[in-house]
Amino acid sequence: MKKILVTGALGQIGSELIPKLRDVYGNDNVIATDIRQEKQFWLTQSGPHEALDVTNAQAMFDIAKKYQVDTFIHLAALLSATAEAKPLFAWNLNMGGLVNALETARELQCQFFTPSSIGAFGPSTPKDNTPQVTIQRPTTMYGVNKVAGELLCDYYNLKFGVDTRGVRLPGLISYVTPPGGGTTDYAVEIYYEALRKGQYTSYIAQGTYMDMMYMPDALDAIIKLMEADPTRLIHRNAYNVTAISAQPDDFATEIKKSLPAFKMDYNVDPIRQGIADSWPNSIDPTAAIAEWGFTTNYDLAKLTSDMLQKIQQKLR
Ligand code: AKB
Repeated sequence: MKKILVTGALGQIGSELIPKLRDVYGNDNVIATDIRQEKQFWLTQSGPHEALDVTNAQAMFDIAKKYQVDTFIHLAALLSATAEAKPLFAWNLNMGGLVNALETARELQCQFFTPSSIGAFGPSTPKDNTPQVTIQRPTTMYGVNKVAGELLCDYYNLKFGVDTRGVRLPGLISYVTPPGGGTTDYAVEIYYEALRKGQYTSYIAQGTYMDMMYMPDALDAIIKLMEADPTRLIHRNAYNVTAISAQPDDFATEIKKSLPAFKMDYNVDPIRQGIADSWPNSIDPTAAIAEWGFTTNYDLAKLTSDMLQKIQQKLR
């Protein structure tokens, strides 16, 4: 049985991954940490939880040691648009947090997971069916952090034998916790606005394709990769994973099947559009499928129908 420490517990992934991990491994075996101390969160936690600023290496080590964890899932990070607005802060938080987490994993001999992103690619990367191993010259601070992070994971695996594992996540779509500060956030907002107003103004231009995935598939992928046979894992930096390559109009077309009066227009945000333009249209998950059996259950039609149904229940 694993004993898992998770950072960024209140974020988009953490808020859904922690309950799922607790279902699988038991409430007491999953330690939730976050810098934010929202009362509601702490009251609703069904297992151990601690306040943690991931840039505080000693505090992180002390919590990991206190609970004798053997698995470290490091999620705390700024997303692409926020990182672009505050690049130095992003460097300090994203890289400082990651190196502290890797050091803790090294010292306590933990298995380690941290997500990379489609943001680890850049304008000179092949845009379609982007291979697992290819040119990675991102032009955003977030991308620089993700590439450096992938290299650090490789380094800690090669040099110190840390069991590092990671995935290059696409835009994640979920009705539970809003993403906040990402370039792909429109793919979540569109569902809320469709139900609230029957209308959505997209900040991403028509024809801009990016990879996307429904949260349940992302959670399954993380757990599957963490459970995978280590001898089969060739790539210790991060694996390409994706479910859908879509542009704003594809979401609108799918939503209209349930809400025929839905309308979408565009007011493009040059910053987020610039980031999106530098990312691939679609990435190739072949290595993840071959090395640890990555699969998905949700295509655009299935996730749209689930999102609309779940958000409708929430808005009631
Ligand atoms: C973002 O848009 O910043 C994230 C990502 C693709 O890494 N959702």
